Amino acid sequence: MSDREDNLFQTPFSGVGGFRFDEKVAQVFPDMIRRSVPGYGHVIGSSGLIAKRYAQPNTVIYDLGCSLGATTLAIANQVTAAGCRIIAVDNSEAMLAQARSTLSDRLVDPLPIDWVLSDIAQMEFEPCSVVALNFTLQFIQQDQREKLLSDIHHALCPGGALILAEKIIQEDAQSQETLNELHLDFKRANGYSELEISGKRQAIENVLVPETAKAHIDRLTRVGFQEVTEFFHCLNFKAWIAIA
Ligand code: GEK
Repeated sequence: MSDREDNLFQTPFSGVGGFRFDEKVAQVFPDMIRRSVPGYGHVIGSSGLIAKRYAQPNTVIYDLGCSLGATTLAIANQVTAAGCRIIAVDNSEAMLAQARSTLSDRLVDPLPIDWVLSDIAQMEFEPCSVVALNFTLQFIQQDQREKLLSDIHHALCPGGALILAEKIIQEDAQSQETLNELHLDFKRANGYSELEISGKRQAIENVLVPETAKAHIDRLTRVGFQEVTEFFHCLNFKAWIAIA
């Protein structure tokens, strides 16, 4: 996987076009996400362990918004249930091309992986036992999120698991301010300058739209998930397992 440093916002953001998951982003993505998302590695590692526990023999496992395939890799290296297949989906050609070309030699005992270029909000899902939706629902139009989660719930077999990781906002403005400042400190501590931080913020505004933890939990319950359990929280990032 690429180990190039993320320097995309070292020159002032032009304001044109907003943030896109293009080839430039794909080239620096591992560095970008590690320096921007506290606990990213922990969520990815846990996704492998959760998939190992919930994968049912001869079923599909989805990684939706797979980017360069970090979650796909963690799942492929953990799942032992017989006859499973991973379908890794992203709507960025640049991300998928790089994932395909770099991941094959990093798989220890590979499960078959289908790399699919698609908008996850428009997909028809096959019956499945595990779905990973790591840091991706936040990029889906808000009015399409409930249908997507309902479609996932319908596709999951009884006892199947959705892994959902998201950036969140706080209900209380003061708490939001506190966690936002700490997140900026996290980025500064990882070497991002004020120029880079503000350029990225401008580019991603209206592209990444976070919601409160309550909005996520209420929606998961509404579409039919039986159990929703938080397994990760650091600053303004959370992750849950939702059991169908
Ligand atoms: C990881 N899960 O490494 N359909 C399909 N893909 C989409 C869509 C869509 N409608 N919208 C955005 N994406 C990964 C990290 S990154 C998170 C996920 C981040 C894709 C987009 O192209 C990108 O690859 C991914 O979702 C989000 O655990 O950049 O903060």
